[in-house]
Amino acid sequence: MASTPMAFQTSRRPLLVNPPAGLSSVIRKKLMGYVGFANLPNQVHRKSVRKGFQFTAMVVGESGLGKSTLINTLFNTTLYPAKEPQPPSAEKPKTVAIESIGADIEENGVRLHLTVVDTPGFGDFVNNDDSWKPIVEDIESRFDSYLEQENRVNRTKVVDNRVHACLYFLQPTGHSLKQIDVEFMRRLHTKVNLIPVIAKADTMTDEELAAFKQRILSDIEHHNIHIFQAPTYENEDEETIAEAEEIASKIPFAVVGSDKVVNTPDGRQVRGRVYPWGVVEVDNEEHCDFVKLRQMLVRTYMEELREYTNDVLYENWRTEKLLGMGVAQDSSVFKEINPAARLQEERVMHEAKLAKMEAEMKMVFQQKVQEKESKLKQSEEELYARHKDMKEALEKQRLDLEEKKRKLESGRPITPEKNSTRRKGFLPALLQFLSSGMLLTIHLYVFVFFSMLIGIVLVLLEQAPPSFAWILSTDPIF
Ligand SMILES: Nc1nc2c(ncn2[C@@H]2O[C@H](COP(=O)(O)OP(=O)(O)O)[C@@H](O)[C@H]2O)c(=O)[nH]1
Ligand SMILES: [Mg+2]
Repeated sequence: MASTPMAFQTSRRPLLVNPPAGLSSVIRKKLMGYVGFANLPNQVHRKSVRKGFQFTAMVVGESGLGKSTLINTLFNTTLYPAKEPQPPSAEKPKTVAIESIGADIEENGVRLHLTVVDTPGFGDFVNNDDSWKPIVEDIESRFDSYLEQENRVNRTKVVDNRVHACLYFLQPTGHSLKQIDVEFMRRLHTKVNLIPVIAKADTMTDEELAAFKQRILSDIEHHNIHIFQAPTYENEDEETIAEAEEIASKIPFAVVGSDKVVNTPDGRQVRGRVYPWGVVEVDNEEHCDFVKLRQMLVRTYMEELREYTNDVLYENWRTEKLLGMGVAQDSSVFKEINPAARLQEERVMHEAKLAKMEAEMKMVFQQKVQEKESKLKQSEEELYARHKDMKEALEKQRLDLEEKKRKLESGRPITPEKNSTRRKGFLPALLQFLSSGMLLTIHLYVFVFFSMLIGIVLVLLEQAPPSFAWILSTDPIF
């Protein structure tokens, strides 16, 4: 950058720029000649070019949505070669895999080390409830590794593997976001720069696309999902602001991917897809938002994506992680100590402590009261149950008695009693015995009498004439 030498002059009136309280005032001075620090951006530029750039992008979406094709199209290189078709018997993976590919690419002497993290298997299973989990774990493990490197004694070789942008591929359904899309974006939006894209946009008409984009944006807003927005700064020129607005207006980007060069009907050679009814040109802004996506991801906002990842996403995660590990920051180290303020602070702290103690005591008291209450309630229930049992038993007894009474009154025996003779007493038993003895004696007499009678008859028959013999014969007489 050329600088015009000027006469060196110091202005008489120093300009005070609203000094913040507690800081010494900043004096603005006009330069009257060439110093050279206007060349600082060039120094940074040269250094960056020498060092090269590093960028990590992640692609997530169901298989077949054109992720690999789009990456090849974006970086104009065959990072992903054409897939070999698998036989139907080939075993299908059962979990989401995380595969990263690195490549060094160069454009006009500027080197970029690009890493693409692919997530094959996402959304491809019968149950996709936890598809987001391995991806969150991968992003966090990259943060972990960076944190570990930051805490090393020697930090000369820090490798930044953090994911700077995540392209989330939406199926061109024309409906609203699916549950898996919402779940993924909700889980990831605080950990990575989310860039939603509508895959295979050539399968939708202009009107369908416009309506689909509207639905997606309202769903995203409804679920409070934060997607990456191109930042705008004060004092930016109109051109930059217009560019940012145009990029923002295309989100979610409707993309078409193709790494093949095809011939258009008017004889041009373009990257695109040929159909019987025409050619879809990838780099034609009339046909899809691919150019705007590339502008956001690479040409205009790659550095913003890296910065946002480092300054906001990683920083928030790091703070949370360290606080979770019990590391606290002693804020008093970083401020000047004012005795009055200190006293006030201590008083506030003391009051807070008292309030905390009071709250704790209140809580313990409430807990005890609750315990007592529940015990009382329990014994009340027990008493009630016992009372009920007794009442039932008494009722049963009453019913039995009433039944007996009724039977007695109707003259029937209450119950047929067994062995009732046992309860008759001695005299009746004796009487019965005697009566039974008498009966036996009578039987005996009758028996003896008849025996004698038969004996006499037999004796008479032996002496009787044979005409009586028929009585002893067995022959029938009739
Ligand atoms: N219609 C259409 N097909 C595409 C597009 N991008 C890729 N494809 C095709 O979709 C199929 C799967 O693409 P691939 O990149 O392997 O998908 P991935 O599984 O998501 O990586 C291939 O046949 C591609 O040619 C696109 O933008 N539109
Ligand atoms: Mg793929």
